[in-house]
Amino acid sequence: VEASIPEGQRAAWKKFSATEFKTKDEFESEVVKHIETTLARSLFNCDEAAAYGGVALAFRDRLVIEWNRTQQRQSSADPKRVYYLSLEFLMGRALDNAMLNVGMKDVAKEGLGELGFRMEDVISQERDAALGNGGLGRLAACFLDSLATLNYPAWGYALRYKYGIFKQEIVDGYQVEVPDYWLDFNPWEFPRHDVTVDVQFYGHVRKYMDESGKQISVWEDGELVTAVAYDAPIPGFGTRTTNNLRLWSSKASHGEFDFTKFNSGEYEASVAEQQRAETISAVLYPNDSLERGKELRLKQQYFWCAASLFDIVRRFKKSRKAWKEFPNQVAIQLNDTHPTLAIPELMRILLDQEGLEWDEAWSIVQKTFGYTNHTVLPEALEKWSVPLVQHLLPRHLQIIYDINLNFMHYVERNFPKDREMLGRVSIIEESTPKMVRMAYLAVIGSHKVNGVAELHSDLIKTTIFKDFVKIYGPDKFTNVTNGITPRRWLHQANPRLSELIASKLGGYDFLRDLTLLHKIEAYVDDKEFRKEFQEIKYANKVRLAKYTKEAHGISVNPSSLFDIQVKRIHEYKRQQLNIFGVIYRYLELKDMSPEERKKVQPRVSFFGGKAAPGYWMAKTIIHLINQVGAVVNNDKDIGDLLKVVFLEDYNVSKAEIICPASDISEHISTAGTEASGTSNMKFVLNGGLVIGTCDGANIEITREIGEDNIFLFGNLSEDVEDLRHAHTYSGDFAIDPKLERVFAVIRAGRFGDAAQFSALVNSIVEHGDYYLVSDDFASYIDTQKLIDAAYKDQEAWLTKTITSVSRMGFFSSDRCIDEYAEMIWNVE
Ligand code: GPU
Repeated sequence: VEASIPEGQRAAWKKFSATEFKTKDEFESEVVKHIETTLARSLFNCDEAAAYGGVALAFRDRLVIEWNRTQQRQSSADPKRVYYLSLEFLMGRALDNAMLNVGMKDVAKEGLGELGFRMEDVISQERDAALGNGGLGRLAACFLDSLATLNYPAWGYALRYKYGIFKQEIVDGYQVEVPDYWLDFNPWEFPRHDVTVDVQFYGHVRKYMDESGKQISVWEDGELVTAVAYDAPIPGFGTRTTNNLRLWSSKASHGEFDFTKFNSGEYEASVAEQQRAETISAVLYPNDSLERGKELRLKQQYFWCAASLFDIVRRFKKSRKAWKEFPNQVAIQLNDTHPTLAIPELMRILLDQEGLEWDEAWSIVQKTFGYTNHTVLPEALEKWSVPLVQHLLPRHLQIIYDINLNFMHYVERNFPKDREMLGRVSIIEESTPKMVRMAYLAVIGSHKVNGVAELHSDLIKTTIFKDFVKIYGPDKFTNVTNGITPRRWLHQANPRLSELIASKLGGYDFLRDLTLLHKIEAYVDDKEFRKEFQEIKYANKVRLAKYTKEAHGISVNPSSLFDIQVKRIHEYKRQQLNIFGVIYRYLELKDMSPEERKKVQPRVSFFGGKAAPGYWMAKTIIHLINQVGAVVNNDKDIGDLLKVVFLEDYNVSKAEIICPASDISEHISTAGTEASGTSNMKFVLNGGLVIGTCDGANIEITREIGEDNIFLFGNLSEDVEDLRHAHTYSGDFAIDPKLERVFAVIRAGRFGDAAQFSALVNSIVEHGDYYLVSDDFASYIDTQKLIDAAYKDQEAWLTKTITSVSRMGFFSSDRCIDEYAEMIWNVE
């Protein structure tokens, strides 16, 4: 709806236009006004939660002003826009980020002090926006920060889940899932009840010929669900650009409930329909790198794609440009295959609603989309059963079949002698039931496909997309190595380190150009600098130790070596390798004399991460970690020499405390399985070293920081296939003797009823050790010993960490976004 103020009244309007607070007094006045009016609290009734509300609303006003200006600028310039379609945006907290990005945190801190509150306490009142599972969702959040900071006109599109990722509680050593109802008080979102889209499901397709003999398809009947937009402002750092994250919420298409049904006495039916509609955006699926083929998930995907595409097309149509201009105005990036239905949906709009011919429509579609792949794991590659797609989206299935037919003809023409190729690359898998292979549809419908680290991008070309490289040539496939935003992951998480760096570089420019970090390498021998750097690390460890005590009642000594593995729990990420290593360390300590123990480097092993609720093996790993902790932490022989901590409910805001506090972090996936990893980057950027396998971005981190500054171990990805084959088919696969010793004590019940862990042990001993835990165990243990020895030389260790930080410039998400913009989106 366009409704501008008439020219004659604009002067009055502009006179009273909202302005941003500029001073401490103005800030305080805003906070008090919001607390007293918006929140209806008073001087006598203002706790930290209310103070948070007041500060958040004051900053929200600032964001909204810039946001409106940005949208006005973009509307009039009408540049090519980037649309990032992601089912997950793991944003974390917004307030601290907003304060740092608009640059008024110091003013606010002082003002808040005068009003009687401490900034840290107020910040920690905010609940995380946890609309994601792990790395994929956090990457999308970092990308939004970089897009705004670099002034790209960009939109994020996702679903407004009522429940984000579950909250994890540990009860008797087991994971228990508790719902995360995060919307109670969320000042960062704006409902746009005037921005709605009706999305159709089910029904059938009627075909007929029009007068000119053209085939017309009409998708009829079925059921409508309304998508309502909720917008969240995304401020850039040190720029006025404030972009938009648009989240769709579902509701029944006829409003609250159906009055016709209600009046005719079908009260329950009308409410039931409303509930069914709302279910679509009710909950984030908690699976990470795993697909389960549930109808509701497919409904979510289509609902979100249809609403987003409608919105994008509506915006394009305002410019009244010809359809062939669409790819010059619109770049859509598919974050994994979850939004792949956007491809047939855009085809449907162009063919059925806009009346374009197939070839023209298809050429627009291919130029518009780019697809990012995040895994080669077969269990994570999405497939939907043909009968399900037929039932839910009958017109889309026809379009997918037509896309496939054209593609099959193309392959036939180009590879006439390779009959088997057709079956291998078909979008439709000839299984029972038949399945739609979403990754193939995404490849065929996009002009570029990228992996997320060099090794990963190479692997997709030789494994899952090998045939497509033959068909389209290698140029369709490219790499964009992941990155992280230095605003949140350095400046916000580690303000003292950021300040130290700024003091040497003469300001905070490095937060916009992270490659400037290389200049701190000049201070690697500077006594003062080294001392401060080391003190900051220690203070960050004290902060984590304090948190550990408060949250878990476990005392840890901050002078110990802090060894941290935090990420989703997954067999391929091999938390089991880590905990078996911890057990081995414990057994060695037990064997030692008191004299020998005195020489040992004390260590705390921290773990954190959620397991998908239905992933039994992952839950068993969590249980084992907790059981080992219960034994080790209470063993009088051991004391501070070894502690094991499972940090409950790992999330973005906890990561901000955890990442700056490591001496060593673990990134130890079976080679070839972790597409990139991004926490590896966060830990090194904050002055921690890494123990890792030659996998994902570890390889590029090594290249950047130097192989003397990282502890690599284990088999290489090119050897994995042969090793797996040998496990199954050669008779002499023997478990590593050190690991065997660990299994013996588990079997003996040292960590509780052995039966609970038998499947975990047997996956290695009896079922082929798919993740190569035994193959890598000795090398893992040896490398941990090297780390103990290296840590004894604190000066050499410090040199490694400072050098590493100074060489991490490449891993900024700003660099990634510029690469996407240049190679894939063609936007300025
Ligand atoms: N990733 Br597929 C997820 O977090 N969830 C998924 O469903 C899939 C991939 C991760 C990769 O495991 C990780 O290696 C990568 O760094 C991250 O995506 C971002 O690309």
